Amino acid sequence: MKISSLIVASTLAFASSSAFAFSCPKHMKAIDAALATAKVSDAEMAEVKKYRAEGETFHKAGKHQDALDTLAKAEKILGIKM
Ligand SMILES: [Cu+2]
Repeated sequence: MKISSLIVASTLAFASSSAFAFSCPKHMKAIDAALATAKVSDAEMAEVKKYRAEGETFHKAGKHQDALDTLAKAEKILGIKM
């Protein structure tokens, strides 16, 4: 009983954290895809690339909410609606 509830708890914790972590790469992919065809100014392009890189850094550091917030800024410039 004790062991099985421990397994359930750790499985739930893993499932929720990995689902959360996984949305960052999804956003990065969408940004990369949009960058290929984006009609934005050079300044906007530089900004998007900066946010995209920052987002990836946050993601790798485990700061997924910061990553999503930063990636959202890039998506706003590109006009991506997620
Ligand atoms: Cu993440």
